This record gives sequence, structure tokens and C-alpha cells, in this order.
Amino acid sequence: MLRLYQFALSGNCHKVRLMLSLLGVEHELLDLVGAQREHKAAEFLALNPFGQVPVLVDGDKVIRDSQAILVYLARRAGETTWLPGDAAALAAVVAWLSTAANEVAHGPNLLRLHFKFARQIDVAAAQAVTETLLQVMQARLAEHSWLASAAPTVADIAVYPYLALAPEAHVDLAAYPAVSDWLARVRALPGYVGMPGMLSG
Ligand SMILES: N[C@@H](CCC(=O)N[C@@H](CS)C(=O)NCC(=O)O)C(=O)O
Repeated sequence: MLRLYQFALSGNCHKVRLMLSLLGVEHELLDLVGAQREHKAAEFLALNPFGQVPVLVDGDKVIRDSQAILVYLARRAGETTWLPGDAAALAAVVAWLSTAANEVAHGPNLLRLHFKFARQIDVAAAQAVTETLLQVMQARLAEHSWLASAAPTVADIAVYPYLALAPEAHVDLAAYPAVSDWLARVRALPGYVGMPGMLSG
């Protein structure tokens, strides 16, 4: 049985729950209590020395980082739609995984941490990163249904949560209709699961 160490309100953890559900993989959730700093306890640091969730444990394998977990789950499922094998197609997916870890993390994710959880950040800088991200996504999605390929890939799942949580980040998607349409396409995938605070249509 796979075990996911997580925070219930984390978008990075949501993307793993979403991928597990889309693939129909049975798993158990282990909720850490952030306020009690359970993610900084020695037992958890042995799984992820960065002291961050999500972490996936699959038998003797321990996978940290949400993007790495999505890649692991797709390969483990043994199919090539979610994670293509072709060099150029795989590079396109990895480019968006990097976008999830950079622009998404430093844009809408930081804004949500600020407006929902009172984290002190440079709001103007995070808004600028978000605007550039949304412009790039709008341009791509105005011409294509999915971020990296003709079909949904782990790239879409990696980028999805913090865009779907835009209201909690005080990010207005009205000027980016192709992004809103893409969010709706992800919501329509068989096995989709959301989380509180996400746009629902
Ligand atoms: N690159 C990591 C980032 C993980 C991350 O920032 N996790 C947050 C929750 S969303 C966390 O554990 N924060 C606690 C901390 O950094 O101390 C990933 O994508 O998994």
C-alpha cells in the first residue's frame, strides 16, 4: 500500500492525490500537523531532509518532491500518455514541471501563502511572476488543449492546483479565458478530485 505524507491544505500534496486518483492507485494518507512542526521531526526528516511534504513511500522506496512523485507514479503505472517516452515530448513535459517548481511556486503559490496563511512576502514581485506565467499559459492554451502534449500529462497535473486555487491567492483569471477553459478540462478528467478553495466551474 502506498503511503502519502501530506498537509491537507497543500496544493503540492493535492496534485499527488489527484494523480493517484486519476491512475486509480490505492493509497493511504498520513496527515502531518504543520502547526506542531511534525514535518521537522527527526522521523520525517529521515524521509525528506528538507522537511517538506509531499513524500510518497512505496515499500522500500521513498520519493520526495511533488513533481518527482508525479513522474514516479506515471512510470510505475507503465504507460506513456501521462509521461511520454519520446525525447522532445518528454522535454516539453519537464519544462512545465520546472515551471511548476519555479514560476508557479514563486507566483500564485506565494500569493496564496500570503493571503490565506499570512506569510510575509514581496507581493508585487509574486504578482509580476504570476502575470508573466498567466500570459505564457494563455498563449499556449489558446492554441492547444493541454500544456505539453496533445493529451494531458503530468505537466498539467503539476501546474493545476495553484491555478485552481487562484481565488485564495487573490488572482483574477478573467483576462485569461484559455487558462480557465484548461482548468475545466482538468476537472472533467475521469477520477478528478478537488480540494477546498479550488475553482469548481
Ligand atoms: N518542491 C517541493 C516543495 C514542497 C513544499 O514547499 N512543501 C510545503 C507544503 S506545500 C512544505 O512542506 N512546507 C513546509 C516547509 O517548507 O517547512 C515539492 O514540489 O514537493
